[in-house]
Amino acid sequence: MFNFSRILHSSSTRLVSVAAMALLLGGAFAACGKVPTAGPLAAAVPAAPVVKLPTHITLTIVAQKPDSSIDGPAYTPSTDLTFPAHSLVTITIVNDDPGDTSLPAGSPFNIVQGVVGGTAFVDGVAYKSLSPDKIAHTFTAPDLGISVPIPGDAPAGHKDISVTFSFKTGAAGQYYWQCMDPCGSNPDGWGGPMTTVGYMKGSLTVQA
Ligand SMILES: [Cu+2]
Repeated sequence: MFNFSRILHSSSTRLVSVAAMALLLGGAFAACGKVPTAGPLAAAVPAAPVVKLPTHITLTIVAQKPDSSIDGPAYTPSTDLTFPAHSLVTITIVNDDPGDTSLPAGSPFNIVQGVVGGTAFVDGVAYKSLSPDKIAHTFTAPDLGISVPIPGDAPAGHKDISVTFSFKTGAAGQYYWQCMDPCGSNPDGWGGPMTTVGYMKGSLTVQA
């Protein structure tokens, strides 16, 4: 059976202790003449964290997006990119879908355009253009004047097809980007992933 008197006793003891503590604290504040105000306490509350947009992202091109009904390659993990305005942004693209798809005749997308120094780097080796038949994909944002061809082979003596380039974002705006190398389905290569957001194309948001 419960011992109610013990519970009552312990509760009342606790109440007395709390009251004594309050008196002691009150005395302490009174003794040093300090009365807690809202000011210092409010200042101690941390401000809501400012969400900082990334200025360096890594995208990986896979030959086949997992759990996908669409056959063909995709940029992962996401094709929706957001960068801060008026910032230097770096993108690293790891091409895990090696092999070349020739650009259509006369295509300008074998040339590195709109990035810092007009230069991209594959596994650390600088390049300003690629042979039109030595391209696997491109990263092209037409409205921003940015286009970088992604090689289908690592440079001689190098292991990875890891491409890096940087560009300066301007004012806030909503843009898109896409691959301009016909790596998709249909006889001409422009179908499937090439026309589907989440695969070879996506959004590029520049945020103030
Ligand atoms: Cu592509």
